[in-house]
Amino acid sequence: MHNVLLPRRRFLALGAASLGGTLLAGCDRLSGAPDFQEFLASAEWLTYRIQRLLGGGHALAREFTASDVSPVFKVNGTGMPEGEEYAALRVGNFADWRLRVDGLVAKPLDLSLADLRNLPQRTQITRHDCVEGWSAIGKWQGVPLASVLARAALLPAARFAVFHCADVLEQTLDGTGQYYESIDLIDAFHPQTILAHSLDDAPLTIGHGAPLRLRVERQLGYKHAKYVMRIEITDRLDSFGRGKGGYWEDRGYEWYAGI
Ligand SMILES: Nc1nc2c(c(=O)[nH]1)N[C@H]1C(S)=C(S)[C@@H](COP(=O)(O)O)O[C@H]1N2
Ligand SMILES: [Mo]
Repeated sequence: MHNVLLPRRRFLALGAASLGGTLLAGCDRLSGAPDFQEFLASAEWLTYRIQRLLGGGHALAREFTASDVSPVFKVNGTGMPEGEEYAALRVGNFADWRLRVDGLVAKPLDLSLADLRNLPQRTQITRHDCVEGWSAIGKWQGVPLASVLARAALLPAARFAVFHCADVLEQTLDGTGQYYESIDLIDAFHPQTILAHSLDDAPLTIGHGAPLRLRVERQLGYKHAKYVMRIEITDRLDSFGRGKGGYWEDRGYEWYAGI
């Protein structure tokens, strides 16, 4: 049965249980874009649709209490970015660091840490889940990404926020070993999506991503970009890295890493 050209609205109205393989396979033909086909054929697409369309779009990740905070929060991936630029910023205690916000925005921004601390703040105690099989609960403080993006004034074509990081996790000749990540605007404007400058009431350590890292609480650990230097608003992801929307995505992980 390849009954695939269901009207889109009817298709979306189907419950998760009815989304069988036949439908998915057929649905591929709705788009000629190879990435889109791959995405639709994946289990990732199911998670994305379930969270986005079956009511979870605004759901909050669970928050915990102070007594739940893990005594030790593991450092994973890069623990210290290499390179003179980051070293100079670190030595100056990040006084000269600026977060650049540009791309499809009407007002590009350059924000210092003081600027970010003067914006509205949010504190949240959440559980970080890494695909490698460990979790930790931490208290994060920072600026809702929504307030930063509101100040930058997104242009109508905006679809994704791309986070450019200071660290190179893999040395490659073409530069695609630079860490980066991306999220859609639903997650970008979600109330628990923050640019965190503090963990457990102290400024971020270098290991945890100083001076600023993303928290995107409904997704897995690798989406939480550390050492964020620049946020670029874009309408497409295929022009970054190897085109899959993130460092680990370029190496086979899912782009929508819903928990
Ligand atoms: N820039 C950058 N961000 C990164 C990583 C990294 O190596 N570089 N590792 C990711 C992974 S896999 C995880 S689990 C978390 C780890 O964050 P932590 O070191 O604060 O525990 O950061 C994510 N963000
Ligand atoms: Mo991770």
